[in-house]
Amino acid sequence: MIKVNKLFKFLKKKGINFYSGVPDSVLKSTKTYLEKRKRWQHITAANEGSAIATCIGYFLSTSKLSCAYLQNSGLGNAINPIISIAHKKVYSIPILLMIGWRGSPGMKDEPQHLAKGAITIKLLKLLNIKFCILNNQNDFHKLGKLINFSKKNKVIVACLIRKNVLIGNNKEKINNTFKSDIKRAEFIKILLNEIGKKTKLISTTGYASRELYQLRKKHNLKKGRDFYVVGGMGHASMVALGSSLYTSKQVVCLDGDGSIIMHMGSLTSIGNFAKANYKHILLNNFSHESVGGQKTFSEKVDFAAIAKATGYKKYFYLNKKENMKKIIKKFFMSKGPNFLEVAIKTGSMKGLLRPKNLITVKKQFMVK
Ligand SMILES: Cc1ncc(C[n+]2csc(CCOP(=O)(O)OP(=O)(O)O)c2C)c(N)n1
Repeated sequence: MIKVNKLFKFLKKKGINFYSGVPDSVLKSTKTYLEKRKRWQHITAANEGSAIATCIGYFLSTSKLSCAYLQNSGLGNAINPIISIAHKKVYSIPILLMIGWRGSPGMKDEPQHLAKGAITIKLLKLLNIKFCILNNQNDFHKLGKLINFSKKNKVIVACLIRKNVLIGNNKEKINNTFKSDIKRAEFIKILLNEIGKKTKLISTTGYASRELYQLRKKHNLKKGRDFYVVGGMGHASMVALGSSLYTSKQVVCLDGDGSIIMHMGSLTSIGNFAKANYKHILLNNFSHESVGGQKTFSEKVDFAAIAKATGYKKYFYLNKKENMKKIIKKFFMSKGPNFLEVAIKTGSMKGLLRPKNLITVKKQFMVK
């Protein structure tokens, strides 16, 4: 095990004082440390590619090494700027990648993490990125050597961290100042009563999908068909777009603030190309709650203005339980593509399950 403050102290000693990344459950104990950094020392990035880009920019102004942190699933997002900008044969820019290694061999995990976990090392090798695995503080000397190598040769290096290795204070309360009395699960339950029998629901990564799955099981709610975007965070809205263009059914995307921000450009495509059956719901809790409650800064985003500017027909807002049914009805009656922002309190159901039998889920979703 590694104490998170020891790791950051070590990195500081090695001259690293700038971080950019997307949070991950494996790295959640870094939250307190990172969120206390000054604005110019820690940038929460929309996606992992943007985290790499920020570190590249930092190097251009400081000539210093910085750290991009990410979950291994986000390595896919990061590969483009890693190869096309930072690569030794392009601009040769040094960065340390701190990678939360979900699905590492031998660990129990979800299918999407097992798939990525099994090829993470192969990917790093293919990318020619030298790496070490951090299991305990004795491994810091390996990390130190890698950092020296990165600085000297102006290349990207990486450290991999498995589940439950980093320990620190992550019990800090999520500071949710939203004026809302609705919990995610309360909204989803009402939604499942209000949708049509054949409505298609496409839900984002993390608690939204898990609660949707669990609520159906717990209350035997049968209306609609679900597709859980268990991995590929940020892509639920475009999966919904592709699906909505070729069905006459209503298609509902159940999105999160971290997810929508991750690939916010998708809203332009939806505003332009979606038909009347496209229904976009944002469950906004200002945080990446599923992986530890790190801030998304979505409280500063005017989604009403964005929806309008990207071509959605109508925007609705909900933050009171008593209005849930009324607003959901209005939302479904109005022509899409339309957008419903639901301010939610943080807090999720107890003993959350994870969607299982994904191939069956897909087949049931595809039934006409
Ligand atoms: C590409 C990628 N990066 C990071 C993650 C880790 N991750 C899973 S859920 C999640 C947070 C999602 O936040 P949001 O959409 O706001 O939903 P909430 O967790 O608040 O319900 C993150 C960062 C991931 N699964 N995939």
